[in-house]
Amino acid sequence: MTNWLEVDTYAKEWIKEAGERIKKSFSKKLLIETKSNKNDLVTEIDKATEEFFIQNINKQYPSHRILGEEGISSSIEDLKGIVWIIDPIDGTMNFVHMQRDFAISIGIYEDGVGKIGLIYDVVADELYHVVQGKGAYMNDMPLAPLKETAVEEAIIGLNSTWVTENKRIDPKILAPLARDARGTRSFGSACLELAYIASGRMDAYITLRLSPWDYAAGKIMVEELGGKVTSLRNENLDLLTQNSFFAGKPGVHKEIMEKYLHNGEW
Ligand code: 2AM
Ligand code: CA
Ligand code: CA
Ligand code: CA
Repeated sequence: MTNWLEVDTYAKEWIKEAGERIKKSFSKKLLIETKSNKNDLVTEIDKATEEFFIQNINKQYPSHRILGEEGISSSIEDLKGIVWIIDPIDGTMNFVHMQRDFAISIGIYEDGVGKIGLIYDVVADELYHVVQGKGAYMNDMPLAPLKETAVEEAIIGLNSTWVTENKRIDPKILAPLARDARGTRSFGSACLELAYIASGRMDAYITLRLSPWDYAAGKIMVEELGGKVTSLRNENLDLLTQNSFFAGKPGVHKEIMEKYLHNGEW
């Protein structure tokens, strides 16, 4: 039997230490590279942070497997056993340009079921944390179950990319939602947008392109509090591939799925 309390204690300790290391890096000159395109950034701190988690996990839990954005650990093809899904820095562009509004995200799954989620906003020193079935917290403050919200009173995380000409969705589909909602925001860190839904600051988050490490922790957190997480086609998410992504409080997810996304038939 897995001692989840112990796993949780280690994960918290490591994420805090990783945060300290990242903060120390602010005083040094960053080595910045690009990946798939000129705006897809990675720094040596992203890689060093992932490496830090891999070393600690391998030493403490040699049977656990790891899926990390920077792919330093060997890749995985299924979710059998215990898998740590890690984004060492979510919001690398914010990290590079703004030195804020980025976070470390860790989701721990057993046979595909989310058990523990941690999202650490390093600069704000806010640790969002969930243990499945035991509630979610921001630092030591318990997070309340999510309340039903209507679109007209909702703040929706939505990047302007998806309401202008793009490869993945007709801008006419989401533009009416941007118009009807109380407001839209784009924070540039997917895991933080999910932490903001969990803590009630935002009502929904929509994007056409997300990888498992972006949402592995946030999905557990939002679902624990009664929110809903699907693709934009109303499917369950596959934690091994890229997906479109839609998380929301209970009422607002239903309203958007029916009225704007036509139950996924768009
Ligand atoms: P990242 O900073 O870890 O790469 C930015 O809108 C959000 O989308 C961030 O959470 C970012 O994660 C994520 N993202 C996912 N795929 C991306 C890509 N191909 N290029 C840039 N950001 C991406
Ligand atoms: Ca990235
Ligand atoms: Ca990310
Ligand atoms: Ca990242």
